[in-house]
Amino acid sequence: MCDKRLCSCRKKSAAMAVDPATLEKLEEGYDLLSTSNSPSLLKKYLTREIFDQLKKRKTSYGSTLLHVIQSGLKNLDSGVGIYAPDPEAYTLFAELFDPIIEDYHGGFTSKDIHPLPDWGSPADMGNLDPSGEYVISTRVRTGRSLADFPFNPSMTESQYEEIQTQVVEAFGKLEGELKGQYYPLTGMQKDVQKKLIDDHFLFKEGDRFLQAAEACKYWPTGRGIYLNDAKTFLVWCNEEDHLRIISMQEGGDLGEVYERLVRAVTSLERKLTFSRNERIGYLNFCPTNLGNAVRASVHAKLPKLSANLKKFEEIAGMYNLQVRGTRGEHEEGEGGVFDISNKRRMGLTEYEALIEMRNGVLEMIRLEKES
Ligand code: ADP
Ligand code: DAR
Repeated sequence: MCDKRLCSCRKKSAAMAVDPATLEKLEEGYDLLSTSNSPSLLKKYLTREIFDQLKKRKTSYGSTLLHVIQSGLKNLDSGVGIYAPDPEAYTLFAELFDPIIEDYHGGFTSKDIHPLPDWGSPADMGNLDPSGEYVISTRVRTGRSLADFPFNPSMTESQYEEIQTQVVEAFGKLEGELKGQYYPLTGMQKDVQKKLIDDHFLFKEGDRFLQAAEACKYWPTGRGIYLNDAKTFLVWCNEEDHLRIISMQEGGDLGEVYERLVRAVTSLERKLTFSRNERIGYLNFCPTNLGNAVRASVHAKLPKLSANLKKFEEIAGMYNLQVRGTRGEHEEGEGGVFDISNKRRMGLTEYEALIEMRNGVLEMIRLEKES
């Protein structure tokens, strides 16, 4: 981000005062956070000096520091603790976002530039577990936000509806294997919704981190899921991000899953304009989903390696992998099955992120076999 642009953002911001009630909530929240033992990156990097620098700033969308940190203030057990209420926030509150981005994405500094998109050759990924002994299912997803729209806390009800209208029109132009149907959450039968969630297709409701981040306003307006006929290609509309574009299937054929995702994103970007910053890549609600915004995961049974969870997570960390539960992050593994995925999404291309995940998962399967 060039300094001139940063400077003009701040000049604009200085002109819009933050109201006293917001300042009071910020001070109360900061006192609570700073005296807590929160493990969050918010606690680690929001020094009093940075807090005082940022507390009176406001973006042109009207977003304040409270919008950025409210989820981490309310959920002291957050891992990260901040979200961007609009695309401008990454620039206007860079003093807080940049060190958190550098920490989470393994060293992507405020001077680094994320590479241009490069999907590479999906065939290079192959099948991670042809025997089917360890990998139950494979999923590759990316996040996208529509240009010219803010993110959750700054969105109006009609903007949720407008985004849904635009993306449903784009879904209607998908061809071949990607053809399917959109299911709005509004009016969805509860038993249908529960089955889709239990089958790992649909997002959960009531995530306390997203609720505290004001990401659930007007729920379920504008929310829904697109599913192809084979249920191997899905798109979430207006959950955490405007779009989560997902390819998934049973087994370990990462090449096939990745190829389908590449085909789908390439098709959708012919119809939709996505929000992308020249330095930090694709812009989304959470700073963990910038850059290429790709998360490639397996649900895998590694009973020996996972017998000691702390060591399991340390081994995964050696390969820049992250361990989650099978029902999403902040959840536990079930029956020795865990969600293992790439952690880094910035400073490397889509292809490099997939290779990093592929190599790490193959290593963990090798270690399981040798245990
Ligand atoms: P994301 O940030 O990618 O949306 P979450 O951890 O919130 O990831 O998971 C979203 C949903 O995707 C959860 O229901 C989870 O079970 C499912 N999921 C993630 N990876 C896989 C996988 N490899 N196979 C099947 N389901 C998966
Ligand atoms: N509430 C966040 C989650 C961080 C990453 N996951 C996302 N964006 N789904 C936390 O700080 O734990």
